[in-house]
Amino acid sequence: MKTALITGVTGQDGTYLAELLLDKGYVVHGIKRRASSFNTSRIDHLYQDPHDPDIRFRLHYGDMTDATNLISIIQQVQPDEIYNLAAQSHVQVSFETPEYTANSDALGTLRILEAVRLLGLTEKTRIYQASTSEMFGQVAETPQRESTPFYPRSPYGAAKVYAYWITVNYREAYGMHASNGILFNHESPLRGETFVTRKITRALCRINLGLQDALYIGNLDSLRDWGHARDYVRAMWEMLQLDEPEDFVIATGEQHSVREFIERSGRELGMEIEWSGEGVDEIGIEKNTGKKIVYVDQRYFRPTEVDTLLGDPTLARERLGWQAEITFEELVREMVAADLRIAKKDTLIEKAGYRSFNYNE
Ligand code: NDP
Ligand code: GDR
Repeated sequence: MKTALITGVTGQDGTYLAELLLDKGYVVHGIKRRASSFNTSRIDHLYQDPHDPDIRFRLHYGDMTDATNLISIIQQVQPDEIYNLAAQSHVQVSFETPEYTANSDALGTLRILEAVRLLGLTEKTRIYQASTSEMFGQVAETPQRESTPFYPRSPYGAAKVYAYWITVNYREAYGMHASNGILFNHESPLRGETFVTRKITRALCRINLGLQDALYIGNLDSLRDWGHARDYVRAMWEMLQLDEPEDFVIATGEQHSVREFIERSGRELGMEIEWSGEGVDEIGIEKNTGKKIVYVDQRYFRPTEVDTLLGDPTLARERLGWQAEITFEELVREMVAADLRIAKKDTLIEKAGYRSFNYNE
C-alpha cells in the first residue's frame, strides 16, 4: 500500500486527486490550513474518523510558509509520493499579494524539496510539482510545448517559474524523482468561485433564477485551453509512475474565449446572449427577454494579461498514454448543472425569508 502526501488537499485538484488515490488503494495524507471556520467543504465526503483503526485519509495542519511544520509532517508520513498542489493560485490576487504569493508558491516548493533532501528521503519519495501554463505568459510560440520559453506576466507566474526551475535543479543535483506538470487551465464544479469559468456558470444560473441581475466580467477576448480537473489529476499520478522523472505539458489542444464560455453556459440555460457596444462599454443582452445581463468591468482587467494560451499535449500522449477525455461542451454542461442545483437551493432559502450569499466578485 503506497502512501501519498497532498499539499493543497482542500482545493479543487487536491479533492479530485485524493479521490483518485484513495480509489487506487493509497493511504492519503493531506495538509490543510488552520482557519477560524471549517475550510474542508470540498473534501468532507472523504473524511474519516481519526479514531478508526483502518483510516486511509488523514489531515495535518500546515502551511507552505512554515518549513519546520513541513519537515515534521514529511518525517511523520514518510510518503512514497508528494503532490505539491498548495499555492496562492489566483493570478489577479497575486498582483495584490506578490510577496505572499512568492513565499507560498516559490519558496513553499523549495521547502518541500529541501525537507525531502534533509530527511534523507531522496530515494524513496517522488515529487509532483504543480506548474502552470501561466509560466508561458506572453507566448513565444503557439501551441506551447515543454520546450517553449517562459515569459511570466504576473507575480504568480514568476513565482511558479522559480518553483519549476528549483524542481528541475533538485532532480539534477540530487537525483530526485521530481517532475513538473505544466497544466493548462482546468475547471470543474469544484473550481473556486472567483476563477472566470465558475464565476460565469454561477452568475448565469443565479440570473436565470432571478437571484441576481448581472455578471460583471473583465477581458472577454482572453483565450484559454480549458480542460476538466478530473482528467488532469490522472496525468499527475501517471507522471509519478514513470521510471524516470520528466516534465509534461497537460492540455486539451483546444482553445476558447471567455466570451464563448459565457455564450455556451447561457445556451445550457436556454439563454441566447447577444453582444452590443465595444471594449469596456460592451454588454451582453439576453435575446428572449432583452435584459442586459453581462457588463464589462475594468476592475477585472489585470495590469499585465496573458491573452492567449494553447497547449500541445503530444508528449503526454506518447509517454503517459494520457489525453483529455472530457470535452469542452461536457465541462460547461457539468458546471452549469452543478451551479443550477446550488442556485435552486438558494431560491428556497430566499423564499423562506433568508438571504442567500450574493458574492459578485
Ligand atoms: P485551489 O486554489 O483550488 O487550491 C489551492 C490549495 O492550496 C487550497 O487547498 C489552499 O488552501 C492551499 N493553499 C494555499 N495557500 C497555502 C499555504 N500557504 N499553505 C498551505 N496550503 C495553501 O487551486 P487548484 O486546485 O485549482 O490548483 C492546484 C495547484 O495547481 C495550484 O498550485 C495551482 O497554482 C496549480 N495550477 C492550477 C491550474 C488550474 O487551472 N486549476 C493550472 C495549473 C496549475 P485553502 O483551501 O485553505 O485556501
Ligand atoms: P487564469 O484563470 O488567470 O488563467 O489562472 P482565471 O479563470 O482567473 O482567468 C482566465 C482568463 O479570464 C479572464 N477574465 C477573468 N478572470 C477572472 N478571474 N475574473 C473575471 O471577471 C474575468 N474576466 C475575464 C482573465 O483575465 C484571464 O485571461 C488559472 C489559475 O487556476 C492558475 O492557478 C493556473 O495556473 C492557470 O489558470 C493555468
